[in-house]
Amino acid sequence: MKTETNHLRKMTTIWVVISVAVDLLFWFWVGPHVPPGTLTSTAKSNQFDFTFLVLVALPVLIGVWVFMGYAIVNWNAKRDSTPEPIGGEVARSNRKAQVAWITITSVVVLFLAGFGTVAVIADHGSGGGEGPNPIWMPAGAAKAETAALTKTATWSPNSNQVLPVQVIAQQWKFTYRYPTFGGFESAQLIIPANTTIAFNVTSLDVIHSFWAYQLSVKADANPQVNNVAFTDTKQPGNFTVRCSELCGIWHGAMYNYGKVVSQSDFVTWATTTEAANAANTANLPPFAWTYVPDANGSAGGYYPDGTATPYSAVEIYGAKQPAS
Ligand SMILES: [Cu+2]
Repeated sequence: MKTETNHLRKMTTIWVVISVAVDLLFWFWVGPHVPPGTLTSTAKSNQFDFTFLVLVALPVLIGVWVFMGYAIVNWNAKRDSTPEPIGGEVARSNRKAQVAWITITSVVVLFLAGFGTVAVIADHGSGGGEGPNPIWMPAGAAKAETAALTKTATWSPNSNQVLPVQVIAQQWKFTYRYPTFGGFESAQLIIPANTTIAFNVTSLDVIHSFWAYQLSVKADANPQVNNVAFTDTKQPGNFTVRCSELCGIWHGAMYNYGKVVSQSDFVTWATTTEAANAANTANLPPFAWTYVPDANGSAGGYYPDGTATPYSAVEIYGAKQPAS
């Protein structure tokens, strides 16, 4: 019994020393470089979550390795040694080991489940799509979105306003609409730094997924659905947008690049683009949270009755021909 305790003490000491050293190394040396970086609040908290999970996992891994190494060194069967290693009755079960095993693994798993749940809820939904009626909204978001629908809403820098940006997916590209800047549509995703962004994600045709990697935003893009995802941008920087849902033959080519720029640069870009695109914007369907994909340019959005489908060959949405 005495030696059993000593072995356990020795193994524990080795395990603690190595675990603390490796965890500290990982935290300070690798942690700051863990993707997806620190471009937004959601990216930052994702980076923390990944790092934290590794910090929990490393001691488990090291525990297994230390036990294995210790056993190989101390309890190996030497050639020609007597007596043979003990089996039978003594090796059959060990109540202490069983209780410790079940307790420790249960605590670790339950803790991780709690941690994961909090991480998903925190930071207004962690950059995930929350559907048309998001639960975890930043302050002022609901107001900004409702106002945006009236098309009279504006967004100004240093106002702490939420900036709504609509993401429209279609085979095989993303376009972006800015309802607070006259509803112009752009192939470029430019957003201001230090701002809460409300991405309103939808699709014209099949299911896609809007995945802005360095923003740590990922939201399904489904036809007839306005899927809302939030993030708070931090410093300026570049990011990549990819479609993350197999959506047809050119799915792999469905990506582009976006930019977080200073608030004043953003306003300059948005007002310039709004003016330059004015003639095109006039021919677009009015801003709405969803659209029907008809070639004639429909009145847009909100399906008038439950029987309408986006694939109907017949014009039933009150579409009008664009001015020729
Ligand atoms: Cu796609």
